[in-house]
Amino acid sequence: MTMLGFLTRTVTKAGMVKPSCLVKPVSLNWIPGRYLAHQESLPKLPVPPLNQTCDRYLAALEPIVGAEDLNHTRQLVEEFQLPGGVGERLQKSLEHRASKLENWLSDWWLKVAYLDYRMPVVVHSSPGVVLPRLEFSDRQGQIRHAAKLIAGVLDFKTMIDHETLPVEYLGGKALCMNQYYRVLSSCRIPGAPRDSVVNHALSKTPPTHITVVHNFQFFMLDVYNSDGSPLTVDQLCVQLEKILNSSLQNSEEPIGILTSNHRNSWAKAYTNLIKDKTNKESVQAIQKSIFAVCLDAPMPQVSDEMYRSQAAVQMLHGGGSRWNSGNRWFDKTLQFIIGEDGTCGVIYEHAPAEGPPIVALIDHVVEYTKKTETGRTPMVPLPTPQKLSFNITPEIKSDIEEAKQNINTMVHDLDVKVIVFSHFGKNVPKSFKMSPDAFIQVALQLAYYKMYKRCCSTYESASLRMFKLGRTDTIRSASIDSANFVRAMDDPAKQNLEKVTLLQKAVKAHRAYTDMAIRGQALDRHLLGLKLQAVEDLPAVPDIFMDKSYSKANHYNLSTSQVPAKTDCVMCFGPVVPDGYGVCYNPMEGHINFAVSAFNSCADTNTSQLAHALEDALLDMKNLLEQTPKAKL
Ligand code: COA
Ligand code: HC5
Repeated sequence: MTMLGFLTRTVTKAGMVKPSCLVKPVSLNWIPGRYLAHQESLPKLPVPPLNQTCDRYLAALEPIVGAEDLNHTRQLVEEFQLPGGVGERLQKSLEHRASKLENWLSDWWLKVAYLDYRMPVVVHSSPGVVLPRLEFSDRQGQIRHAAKLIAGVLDFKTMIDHETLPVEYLGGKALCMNQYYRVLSSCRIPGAPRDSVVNHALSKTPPTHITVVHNFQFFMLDVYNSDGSPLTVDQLCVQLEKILNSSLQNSEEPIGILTSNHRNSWAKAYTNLIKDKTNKESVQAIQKSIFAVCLDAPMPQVSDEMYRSQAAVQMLHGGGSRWNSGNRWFDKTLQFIIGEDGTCGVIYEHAPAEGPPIVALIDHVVEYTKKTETGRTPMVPLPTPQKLSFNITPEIKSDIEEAKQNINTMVHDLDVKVIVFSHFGKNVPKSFKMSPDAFIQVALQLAYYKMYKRCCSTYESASLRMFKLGRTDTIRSASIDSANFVRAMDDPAKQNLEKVTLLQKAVKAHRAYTDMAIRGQALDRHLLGLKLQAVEDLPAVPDIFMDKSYSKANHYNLSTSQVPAKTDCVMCFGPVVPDGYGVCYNPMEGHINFAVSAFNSCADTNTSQLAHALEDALLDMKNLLEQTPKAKL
């Protein structure tokens, strides 16, 4: 199994499909009022100056490539940016593209990062969220909570539909709100060589139903009354009860498991599956639904210490074909998971949106579920939720068997360790006048260095939502300054005072990188843009993109992301390279939730060791600051 890193996903001329055919763009232009006015006020994503990106690229390589490779790359970069050379030509084309489009990057990004990517969305793309464990341990509790949660999502949907969502801000600047219009009523559809995403929210007849899955059986549940009002919690309980009672046996083929397969295999199986009219209608009902609710069977009981790690994998992959992996439609953008044992969380398909809008929705839903219920339930009888039928031919059965085997291999290979770092949270870095995010990232650099005695290419997501239709760029956390600090921490000859100075410098440099990235001046998406422009314009891709340093820079041994949430939840995703880690964290004021993932098949990675090294690094940095008088100034 080859696994390409996030962003290392090679783009070939042959792989570039013209935008018209497969991706169905969703026009948001018709939305009246507030939303549109806000969107129109947003700036366009800039194309950074060529020389700036070249310089920043070379600086970023310094801590992660050897001197010889760096010298070679320096020559290639110099050649690339010669006046009248290939770099200038590509830059001009890119600037022209930027002048024509709302966002020069967003279509490309959707394709390269998601729709062209052929690895399964499970583990390799879709993130999971573990919500605080709930107090129930039976079906009644499960039903009641699911009902409240559905009502909470519908409440959030009203804000989307009425355009009353408050505009978000980052660094004092208003953010693009487009992603909120893409997470409900949408679904990924497999295709070869490229998937697509459909969104039914803006269709003439937007959906009024959700998908409910129980014991691998799919149901279409209408969640609005005939007068257009959403079903109340009591009504939803009645309907969910009907669903549960009619799916008590899990004797059916786990059709949903097909969606966990490699995208080409799934695309082939999909074509075959929907040849049958009943199957096609059932699949379309799932795709159109507002979102999905997975009522999971309980997972094996584990110790309290292991609970969150197990819950994390339940969200990421469902535990395998014996457990809950067949209780999903992994292409569905948003799936809430509620286990009979009180485990609760979310998995989402990443193509339409970044984590923060999903987490904002989750925060709202969690608050909603805590409210005491009011409102009278109309006593009108409700129609029985429709079970979605599938006709399973021998060929479909064999595709399901193949998908089962593949997901079980993935399940065995993924290791996730969740830790709650309870010694401190954002409060301590703030008390030393340091950016908490930068502090955590520098600690990660220190942890990695302590384990491997080297620095590695590190990815941190930076939001580009200050710009219209903005997605993300990369903060390269391994910098010259972080390298100087981590080496000093490992050097017994160094004095604390020097270490503190280097720590302060590293944290400042990280924060400065963040500011430059969120303002659209980082190097990675620009380089990607130049490369994709070359694929469109030139017979061959320039040497700087075929270089060893370029592959190394895009081989992210540490793939990280901060996703802050109001809810005390744990967010997680898989590594992006076979010998790497995925690290997602939610920094709260007094503690930090981390999820560290790696592959068991890699002998060089170990999630427990990295998690411990990270705890040590955070504490060592705090102690260093506390013990050194200068730091308190
Ligand atoms: N002294 C004291 N306090 C400081 C400080 C300093 N030097 N620097 C920052 N702080 C404070 C901030 O004011 C902020 O306060 P708050 O808790 O009241 O909000 C807090 O510390 C956090 O700031 P910081 O840790 O610097 O990070 P950030 O919130 O600016 O986030 C990123 C940094 C990179 C995570 C953010 O810019 C971003 O891009 N987020 C989106 C990431 C994303 O999309 N992830 C998911 C991808 S799917
Ligand atoms: C609910 C948490 C979601 C976090 C997902 C995330 O960070 O995705 C990154 C998106 C991006 O464009 O940077 C990709 N990453 C998982 C590979 C870091």
